[in-house]
Amino acid sequence: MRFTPLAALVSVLAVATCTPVERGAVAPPSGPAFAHVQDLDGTPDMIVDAKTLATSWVVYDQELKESFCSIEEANLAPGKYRLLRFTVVTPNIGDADIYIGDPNRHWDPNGDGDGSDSDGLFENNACHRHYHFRNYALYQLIDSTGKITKARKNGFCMIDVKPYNEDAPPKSWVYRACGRPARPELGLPEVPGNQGISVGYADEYYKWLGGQYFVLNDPNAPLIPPGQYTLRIWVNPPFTAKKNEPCPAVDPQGFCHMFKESNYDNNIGEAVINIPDHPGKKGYGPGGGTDPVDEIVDDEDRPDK
Ligand SMILES: [Ca+2]
Ligand SMILES: [Ca+2]
Repeated sequence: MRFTPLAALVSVLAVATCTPVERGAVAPPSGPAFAHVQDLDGTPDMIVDAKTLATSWVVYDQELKESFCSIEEANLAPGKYRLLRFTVVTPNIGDADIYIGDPNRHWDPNGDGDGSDSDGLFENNACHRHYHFRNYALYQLIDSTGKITKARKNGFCMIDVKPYNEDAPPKSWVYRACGRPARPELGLPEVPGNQGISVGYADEYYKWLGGQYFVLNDPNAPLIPPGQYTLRIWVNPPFTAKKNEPCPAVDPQGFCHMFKESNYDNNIGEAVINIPDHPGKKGYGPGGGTDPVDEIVDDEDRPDK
């Protein structure tokens, strides 16, 4: 099935994803951040791991607490909501790394603490005080008639979370530092980042991260009734640049993408899901069976379980 990028984009709610609880200082990554060999010879190619999507989704009634940045971003009052949560894995199956580098220098190239010279690749998130790569992925929930009932764009820290090369022994990761803006009010300097996704590695957004959900009973939006739906994830999705918005790469159809790929036609992963009448305490769906977990910060310590 083919979907027109324009139709998909029209319905997008531009909700920046964020992550949850501010933990103050970022713990250092578990190894050196610049340890391994970069491969920039060729072109990256991102896909969405549909198998992970199909086995991770879960519907919960979950308390969204005041401390969660994602409720501020979604304009929700704290309280209990029915959520569809899911894990997104985006492997690079191309023949070169996606190389982003230090978000501090994308957001503030001349290092004067003012983002007016930003290249537009990142947002400096006000709630978490860290960077989000813009337009990294588009999440959509589609009903049985084909109507897009929910959509959001998510932005992330892009790093090598786990190997994806199933037929060869995994090589070393290369990119594992999200970076962080300075916090002058706390006397904290900026933390340099090194973002990218190397060949044979995947970035992963586990379902407990902030923003890894749709609210099915959002009081500010139409109720999503029980039934069968398609969950569609689109990595590096096409978009039409607005005024002053960057367009780093253009596909053969003329749509913008945030980074160049050798193939833009394999960027969608889908799973069929069922929204139940009553999800139960431990959730309904293949990703259920446990109590819901409070949101987790999207940084280099993000969990993969
Ligand atoms: Ca691709
Ligand atoms: Ca500047």
